[in-house]
Amino acid sequence: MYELYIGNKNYSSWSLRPWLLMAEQGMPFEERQVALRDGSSWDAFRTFAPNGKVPCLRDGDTVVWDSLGIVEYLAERHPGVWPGDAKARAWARCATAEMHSGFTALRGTCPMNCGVRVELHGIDAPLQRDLFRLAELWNEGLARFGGPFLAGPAFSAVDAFFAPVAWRILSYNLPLDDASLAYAQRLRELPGMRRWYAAALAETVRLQDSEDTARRVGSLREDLRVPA
Ligand SMILES: N[C@@H](CCC(=O)N[C@@H](CS)C(=O)NCC(=O)O)C(=O)O
Repeated sequence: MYELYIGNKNYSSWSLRPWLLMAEQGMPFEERQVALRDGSSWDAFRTFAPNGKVPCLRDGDTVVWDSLGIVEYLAERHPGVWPGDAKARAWARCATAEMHSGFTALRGTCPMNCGVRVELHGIDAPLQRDLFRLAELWNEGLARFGGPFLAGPAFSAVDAFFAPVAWRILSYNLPLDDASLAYAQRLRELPGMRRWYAAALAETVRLQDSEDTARRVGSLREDLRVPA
């Protein structure tokens, strides 16, 4: 049985990616949730992950870290992690890699914080560029491969990689075109996303950095989480 180490569901966007992939594709795993803390979680996380971060997958004595490393490990063992069609697969891998290494303005300005609703003070040029690129990429995938998922009819790793963006769009009311907003809504309606969200709202841990960012970049309109 796989063991998947993940962080707080309200905040840990990197954890959501492999968790959702495994949940949606019915891979059996035991969830090991560990709390992210303000400052560094290095000492605590080094007990199970060599890079001191979540997510981390353990399969017997094999340790697999980094969300993309985990996805590739699973792809060698389970069909359907990547699309079957070679053109769709190439596109899905590129889009996944772009998410893994890019969209830094979107990630920095709008960190995943599932339970809050924030009205941004404004959208600066770097964030504008990331939103433009996001919409371009999503529209391209949906049009080229026919939807309803990014690389075709089935949910695959590329959708899992963009799942945290679906929560960011909701939390920060990000302006996007109708097709992109509808895709984000589709992601949020997946059974795994609903389960993740319910658990996120029930968490009482607050990470000061993320909470401060939410209040710095905009006005906090609502906090749907149980009280801390
Ligand atoms: N590139 C890594 C990023 C992992 C990452 O930054 N995880 C965060 C939580 S979302 C973490 O463990 N932070 C703990 C720390 O930096 O102390 C991946 O894709 O898995």
